[in-house]
Amino acid sequence: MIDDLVERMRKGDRRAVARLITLVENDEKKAREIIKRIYPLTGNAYIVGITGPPGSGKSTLVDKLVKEARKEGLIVGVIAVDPTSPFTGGALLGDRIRMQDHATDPGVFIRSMATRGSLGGLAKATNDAIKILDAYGCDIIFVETVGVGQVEVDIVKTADTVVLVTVPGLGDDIQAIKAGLMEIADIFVLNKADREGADATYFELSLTLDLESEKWEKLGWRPPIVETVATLGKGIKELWEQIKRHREFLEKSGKLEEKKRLRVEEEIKTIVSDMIAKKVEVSIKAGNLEDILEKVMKKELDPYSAASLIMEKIIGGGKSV
Ligand SMILES: Nc1nc2c(ncn2[C@@H]2O[C@H](COP(=O)(O)OP(=O)(O)OP(=O)(O)O)[C@@H](O)[C@H]2O)c(=O)[nH]1
Ligand SMILES: [Mg+2]
Repeated sequence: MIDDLVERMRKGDRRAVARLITLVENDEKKAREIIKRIYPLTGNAYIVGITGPPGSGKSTLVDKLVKEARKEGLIVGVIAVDPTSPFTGGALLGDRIRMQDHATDPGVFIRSMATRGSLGGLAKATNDAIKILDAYGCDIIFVETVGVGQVEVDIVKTADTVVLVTVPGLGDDIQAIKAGLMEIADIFVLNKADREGADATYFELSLTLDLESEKWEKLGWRPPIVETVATLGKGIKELWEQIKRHREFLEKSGKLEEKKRLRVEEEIKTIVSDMIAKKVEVSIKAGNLEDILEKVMKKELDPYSAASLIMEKIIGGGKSV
């Protein structure tokens, strides 16, 4: 079945793409099989992460960016990640409605992803969905996430260029930026620049960036701040140019390769950790470690030594696992 779906995807069947993404969302075993099958086809897509607080205008921005990309004839993918919504498929998400313009464009593939079970699972599923869209033939993939927690940060880390959206007058927002998101943003967008307080926020943001001047110098890239009014399409051209400029910077400096390598490393490490965690879980459930637990309970063994023993049993390939 998977072979058939992949074959159909390669011929441009969008329903097959949607089906493959649903499979990686819901079935871990199939996800493995699918990724194994399509991995050789990936590597073409450029990934742009768009993050920021709820309602800051991310979807509106993405919608306009998609138009810019389409003008250049690029095949575009959009993944809207909603960590708060229990709905999958995104039929109920406003994002869909805002993107209706593109619904009939065969050069645009839009998908919403929502939490099913663990948030960690969402990050993994999103990662897999990106690979599927890449294999499908997308040149550029926009990944929209609400920038609130660690999961979003994890998701956004899979992007080549990270765009952080903020809006005027969000004092706390600037704090959040200072607190961590600053680390991952390549481009800042001050959206809703038609609103009162835009100048003050712009000023505050530049000051915050100035504090890190040395870092930018070393890096060779100072995140620009682009003011936009997404609803009116204002500033979108500049934003699109900055995204392309950042891509060029990454490519020319060799940092894109570096990023990709780090990402693969990170991905493999996560998978290995997950596998080990699962094995530990299974072993403990199977009762093989019961005697060790008992010894710890009786204070004959301390938890560290117990953990070492368990590690030996599991990784050392002992008969018990
Ligand atoms: N005044 C003004 N309103 C805007 C601008 N950009 C977006 N909006 C409006 O802000 C609201 C939220 O926009 P969205 O694009 O859905 O924001 P979002 O960040 O995707 O929202 P979530 O996905 O729910 O986090 C909508 O009503 C938009 O029309 C802007 O530049 N100026
Ligand atoms: Mg949105």
